[in-house]
Amino acid sequence: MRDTTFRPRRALVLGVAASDAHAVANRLIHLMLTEQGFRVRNLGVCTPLAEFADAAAELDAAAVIIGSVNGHAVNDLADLPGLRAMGRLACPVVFGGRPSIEVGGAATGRARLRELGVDHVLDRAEQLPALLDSILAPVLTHAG
Ligand code: B12
Repeated sequence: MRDTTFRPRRALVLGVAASDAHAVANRLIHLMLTEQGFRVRNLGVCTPLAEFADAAAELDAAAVIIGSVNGHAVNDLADLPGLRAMGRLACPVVFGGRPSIEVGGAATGRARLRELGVDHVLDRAEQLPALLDSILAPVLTHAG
């Protein structure tokens, strides 16, 4: 069986984008990640990007995971380049959910999020554990 004992050793920050009040996926993802051994600080719904940055700094987080399904993620994450220019949110940022309100606009929404500097854009919660393992394992190997 695969060794996943490294999962609790670095914190992850989870939450929902600033304009978005949809709570269900966030709650389910928190439960899924916790049950699978990840260490998660969940900031919940309607979380401004600066609060993700503050929590990531406080916890020395390995990644920040931002969900949104209301279609306004591009606006909500518009400050990411500015925060990064100030040296904040240096860890990988993962987005998951629905990035657009336009019919057939998902690809454009994903591309705009990538342009803002979002490192990984996912559609489904089930994709998260493997991605997080790929982020955490090298960080921990490097840290010794
Ligand atoms: C319940 C619901 C609400 C409830 C939320 C209650 C609550 N406490 O959460 C209420 C009534 C408040 C609400 C409000 C609104 N809603 Co609403 N809502 C829904 C609904 C019916 C279900 C959402 C849900 O909980 N699904 C269950 C979860 C488990 O599934 P999910 O959210 O789809 O998430 C999956 C994936 O998207 C993904 N995922 C989601 N988040 C994340 C995060 C990460 C990190 C990852 C990796 C994956 C991931 O994985 C999940 C599991 O596969 C959907 C329609 C639908 N059937 O999906 C609309 C829907 C999301 N809402 C919509 C809209 C437009 C609104 C409003 C703007 C309506 C309005 N005019 O007021 C407001 C916005 C409020 C706000 N500020 O965000 C639209 C969004 C349109 C778009 N993106 O194209 C939808 C899609 C309805 C529609 N077809 O138009 N809503």
